[in-house]
Formats: sequence, C-alpha cells, structure tokens
Amino acid sequence: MKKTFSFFILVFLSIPTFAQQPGSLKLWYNKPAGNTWTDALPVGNGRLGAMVYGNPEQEILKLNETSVWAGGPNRNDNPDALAALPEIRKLIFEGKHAEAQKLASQKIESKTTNGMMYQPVGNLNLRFANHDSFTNYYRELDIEKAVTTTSYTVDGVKYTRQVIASVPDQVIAVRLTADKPGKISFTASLSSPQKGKTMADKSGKLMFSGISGDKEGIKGQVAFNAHVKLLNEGGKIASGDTSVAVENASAVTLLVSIGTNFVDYKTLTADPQAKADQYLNKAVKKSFASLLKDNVAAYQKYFNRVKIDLGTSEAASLPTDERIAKFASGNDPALVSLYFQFGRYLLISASQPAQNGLPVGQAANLQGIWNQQMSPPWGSKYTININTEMNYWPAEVTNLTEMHDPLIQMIKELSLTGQQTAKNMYGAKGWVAHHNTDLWRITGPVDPIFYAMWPMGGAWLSQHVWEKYSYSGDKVYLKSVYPALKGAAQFFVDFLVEEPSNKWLVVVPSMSPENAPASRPEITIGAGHTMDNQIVFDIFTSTLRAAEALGTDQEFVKILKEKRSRLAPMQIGKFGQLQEWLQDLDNPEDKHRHISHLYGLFPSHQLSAYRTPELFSAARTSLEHRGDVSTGWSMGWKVNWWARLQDGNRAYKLITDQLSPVNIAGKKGGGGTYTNLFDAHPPFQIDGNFGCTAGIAEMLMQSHDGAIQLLPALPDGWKNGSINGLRARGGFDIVSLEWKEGKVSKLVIKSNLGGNCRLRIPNVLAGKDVDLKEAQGENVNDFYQTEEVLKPIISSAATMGKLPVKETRLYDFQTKPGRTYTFTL
Ligand code: FUC
Repeated sequence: MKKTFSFFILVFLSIPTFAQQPGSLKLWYNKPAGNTWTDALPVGNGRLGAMVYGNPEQEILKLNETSVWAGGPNRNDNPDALAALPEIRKLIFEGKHAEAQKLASQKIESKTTNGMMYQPVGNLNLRFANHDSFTNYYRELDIEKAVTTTSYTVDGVKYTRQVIASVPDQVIAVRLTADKPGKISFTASLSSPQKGKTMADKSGKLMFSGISGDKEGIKGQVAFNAHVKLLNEGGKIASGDTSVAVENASAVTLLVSIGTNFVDYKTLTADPQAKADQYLNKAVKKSFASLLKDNVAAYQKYFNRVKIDLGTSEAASLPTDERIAKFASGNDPALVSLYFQFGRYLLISASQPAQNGLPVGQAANLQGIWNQQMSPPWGSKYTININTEMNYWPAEVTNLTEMHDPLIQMIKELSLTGQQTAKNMYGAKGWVAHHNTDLWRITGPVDPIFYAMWPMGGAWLSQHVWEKYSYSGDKVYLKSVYPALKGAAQFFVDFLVEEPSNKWLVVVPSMSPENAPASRPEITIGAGHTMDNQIVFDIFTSTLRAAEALGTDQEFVKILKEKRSRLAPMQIGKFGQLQEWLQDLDNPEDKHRHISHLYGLFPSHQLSAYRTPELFSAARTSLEHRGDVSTGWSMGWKVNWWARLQDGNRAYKLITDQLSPVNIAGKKGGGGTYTNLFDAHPPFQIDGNFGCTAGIAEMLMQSHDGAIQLLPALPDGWKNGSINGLRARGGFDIVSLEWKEGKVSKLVIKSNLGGNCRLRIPNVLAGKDVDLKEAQGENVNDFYQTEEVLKPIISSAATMGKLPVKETRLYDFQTKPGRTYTFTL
C-alpha cells in the first residue's frame, strides 16, 4: 500500500520534468509496465522477440524464439473420413444435418492431435537493488528506429536502458548506461517456465538449455539454448551458479542469443548450443553503437518506404496510454498514423525474409512472435479461417512485400503436407488444409467438428501467393509458387459435387466459419456456403490466370473455367442481405464476429459498387445487421469492409471502436487496444493490429475493380493529409498522394511494369508529364482485368437499399516501365 502510494507521488512529481519531446513515431509512457505483459513493449527481429517491461528495480525481458513450439513433427489426418464421406454428403443433401454432423464428428474430427502450442523461451531478469525510488521516469518504443528506451533518476544519477532485436546480428542487445561513472550494479539471471537447466560460467555468461513442452501424446522435441553475455565497462563482474552480478560498472552491454535444433517442419537436427554461440561470438566483436546503427539501417530499409500524415493535434503530446483512453472523445488523427505505422513495425519485427545466410523466418502467428504462456490462447498458432490471412493484409499495400515471404513459405510447405490429407481423407488430388495449422504444418481437422469442418484454409491462404504476384508481376516468383496454387485449385476440381436442387457445384461438407443460423442451429456443417463458393471462385480464377501468365496448363485452364461457371452464385435474401448460407437463413439480429460471406467484398474483390451494385448493397445490409463492436480482429476486418463500401466516416468509427482501451471498468464486451497498442481480441491477438493497418491504407487508396482509386473512403476528420509509398497492383508505386479539403492535390506514381494506368479520383487532375484521358471500356492492363461473377439470385421479398456511391472521375494514361508521373490539381 505504502509502496503504491509513494510510486504515484513519484510518477506525479515526474510529469513536468520530461526532458525528451517524444516524436510522432514513438509510443511513450510515464510509468513502468509493472507486472502487466500488455504494458510491456515489443521488439523483434522476425526470429527473436522480447517484451521489455522497463521496471527500474526489476527489469524483465520476456523472450521468444519462433521455432520453440510444443511437440514435434506429426500429422493429424483422420483416414476414416474417406469411407464416411458419401454418407455425410447424402445426409446433408437430405436435410439431415444433425446426423451428418454426428457422423462427421466420429469420422472426420482428428483422433490424434489438434495443433501444438507456440511457447516461450523464458525471462531475462535484471535486479537493481534500491532502484524502487525513482524520479523522472520515461519509457518509449521508437518505431522509426526499432529501439526501446527507459530512463529514470535514482539518487541523482540518471540511468538509461536501451533494447534492440538485431536483424543483421541475430541477437537481442541491451545497453545500460548512467550519467555518472561506476554507478551500475545489478544481478542478471535467466528463468523459464520450460523444462531445462540454468547455468552461469566464469566469463559472465548466463545459459539456459531447455526442451519444449509435450502435447496430446507428442513429446516436446524442440531443444533450445539461450545464452546471455554480459560485457561490463568498468567495475567488476562475478558469476554465481545461476546468476551474474555486476558491480559499479559505468556501462554494460548484454547480448542475448538463442539457438534451437529446428531446421524445418520435419527436421530437428541442428545443434542449439552451437547456433546460440555462433551468433553470440560474432556479436561480441561489435560495440552496441554499431549493433544499433546496423539494425537501424536494416529496419529502415523497409520502414521508411511509407510515410503518413493525417494531421496532428494537442493530444499528440500526451503519453500513448492517455491518448488511447481519450481517442474516442477527442481529436487525435496522429494516433491513427501511429497505429498504422505500429502495424508496419510489428510486421517487420515478426516476419522476416531469408537473409545473410539465414533461411526465411516463420510466419507471424496469432501473437506475432510474442507469447509468455506455455499454453497460450488458441495455442498462439495459425488459425487460417481468418486470423493468419489478416496478419498479412498490410504486406503488399504498405510496401512490405519481403515480410510476406514467411507466409508464402508456409503455404509451400502446407501444399506438400496437405497432399496426403487430401488423398487420405477425401480421395482428392492437390492439397487441402482445414482451419488451423502450426509449426509442424498439420493440415487435418483441428478441434470439434463445429470448428474443424472447413476444408478451405489452403485455398484462402493460396490467394496470398497470387496477390504477391499481382503487385510485382514477377514471373520467376510466380513460376516458383505455381505448383502450390495449382494444387489448391486441383483439390476442388476433385472435391466439388453437384447439389441436387439447382445442380450447382458445391463444397460439402463444410461450414461458414464458426457460425450457424439461429433458426436451424443444426446447419453447422452443410453445402455450398457463400464464403466457400467465393473462395473456390477465387482459387480457380487466380490459378487459371497464373497458368495463362506462365503460358502453361491449357487443358487444366479449360477445366477450371468450366467448373467455375457451375458454382453456386451469390444470393440476396429476404432482408436484402447477402446470404451467408445456400438457404435464406440469415438473422438480422446475428452479431457473430465472423462475417465470412463478406470475404467477397474484402479481401477478395468480387463485389463492386460499379459492376455488381445489388450485391454491393446486400453486403452493406449484412454488415449493418452485424453491428460494429466486436472482437479486435472482427473490427479490423470491418474497417476494410467500410473502406470498400466507400464510407469513410463509418470506417473511422470502427477505428475508434478498435482504438478504445480494453481494460476500462464497465466496458461491455468487444475488443479494443491495450496500452502498448497491441490489439485485444481480448486477450491479445495481433491480427486486429494488422487488419486495421490494412484498413487505413484501403481508406486512402485501393487498386482493384479495374482501377487505382484514390481517397475512396476519406473520413470528414482527415480533410488534409498525405501518404507516400503505398503500392498498387500491377507494379504501380504511389510515390506520393497528397490531399487538401478532401481533394487529391498532388499525385506521383511510378510505373514499374508499364501498361495502362487507370485512375478513379474524386476531382480533376492535370498531368505534368502526360495527359489524363477519360477512360473508355475495360482497362486493358492485365492486372486490372475484372472477373464477372455469376449472376446473383435475388429474393422476391428483398427490398434493396439505395447505395451512396461516390461521384468519381475515371482516367487513363499510358506508362513506361521505370518512369514516374506527376499530377496536380
Ligand atoms: C477463431 C476466432 C476466434 C479467435 C480464434 C483464434 O476461432 O473465431 O475469435 O480469433 O480464431
């Protein structure tokens, strides 16, 4: 009690004395994280992660390494599925859904494993005796430089700590300094919830060697070593059995290196100790200043590609936690810019390409790379019925295509493991994955059948393979990923069956992720759900377009076209809504977080204000029915949907819902944002950060539906602003986009591939280098080909809402590869 009181006095006294003036790309606080993980600040280099608490007396770094997962190589197919499949389908077509579900739960649910967990390495603890009475406290995460800094004063000495997770040197580096010599004394130790052993050697090196946990009968097989080297400048260093003490140093650098035995999802033969030492022995040769400098350069290569300015206000000078608390009631556009850039920071920190002899990293999981629990929510694995895909929505548009590579690699690996699942469970060629996967690339069903019965995960993921190409036009890349794309399509060529009523080709058995109609709750698993139809439409389309671009597989293209024309069309139900199921069963009161049938609106581009106005309007009605406040990721998705629906103010309203504090008393349900800007499902789940980041980009620029559209969903509050460096499909860089009073005032576009550039803009612009011509007919640029969806069926009871479509101008200009074009008002 007494301690808390004096702590608040200290915090209070420290407020007016802030020396630093935090910049616009900083998260900052005037209090330590204490014991709260979601108050700590994340650093990461794609492979190593740390949550930094900034507690003066007891500093904690919670450590992660991306290959530390429970269990080991395993498969979870249920081979009984194959024999039961015809009966399950028959029961569904006879309307006996409850019986079908019962049989599926016996014959399709996994009898072995349901995915392993992502697990922590442990904690680096630094204990500073007598640092509990401090003044001038300040803590920040500078996302322009990827470094956390903590500073405070004890007994007239100013102490500063910095932490980075270095990409080029593959260590986490901690730098401790003081403004008077000989004042740094502390004890360092490693602790871990994992099975293992801690040691310290005479040279001032701490070591923990551990083994990951067991799950569902699979023994933990990831062996890992964490080594921490303490390098003191001045003073003394003394090692105990399990700790290292530093006395009266003037500065200290701690280097944290972690190695594991992981080689790939089926091979665990590396030497963890040798790996940890290899990184450490190289890093000790460098000063902290050069580690920092090299990491800033490696980080900024990506981060600096995009700059955003949505305006600023007085609120921008407040600590980040206060800004979040006040966001809904105040005016703080710069917090949206910070949140957008924080999403990019997180993606760079959690997902790195192959480099410096290191293989491509692991894809960002449900918590990116940051997890302190042995058994985290949903295993902190990969939920691929929305969450993993959402993690990568910002990758292309916010100019981080290299960060996409770990996901693309995971898809390639799933396309191999998933072949056996397709064959064993469904007698189909190609590959399949259900709604979850993990480090071991399992592709069978996970969890009870209500969640598990969804053979669409591989096909949805595969859209990322195509999307990456659609931004770069890189045919060498396309060729390397084509087998995965083709395999995902091949599965559905075999798996689709004709449903009896309309003779449409449908996916069966499947479900509309995690939802069931209230009036027919037994219809969990069924046939021809809207999202499935849309995903199959997309995987067939992208595969045939990839085949055409590569000049291959003409016969297969014919099959895809023929099957695609026989899919179930989208349907508009009696409330004017886009139907979620084959039957008109939607309930306008349903507030479920998954709105899977709007996949067609975003991330897909099957619905258009201009080409499919009825479907567009129906999607809007469905979204209105579901309401706004929901889990973090659901709100992140809604920002994108409202951006596609060209409603900037509603998209902004969803950002406001997302940027509301999650831990406030009396808050009813729904997600929000923790003080460290992490998204709250709740609990913490990183997808909402990424979803909202992509949504902010979508509000300002979209590239689909035949054109690059500028300011499609600008809210009233962002009248003036600029964004530089977004990417558009077809190899166009939006070098600069500036707007004044809601009008595009300056536009600079670089064309990397040449070809026709079609712009949809709210106002007239004049070209400096070329004339803009009014667009005629279809866009001839291949990357802007639009695919006609099947004609929708509209219920006779439906009254269709009138759509508020923005008035825009449509222009064309011819581009040459490598040239930049400027336009002004
Ligand atoms: C899906 C969602 C949950 C959660 C989990 C990780 O099952 O329905 O809301 O995000 O994934």
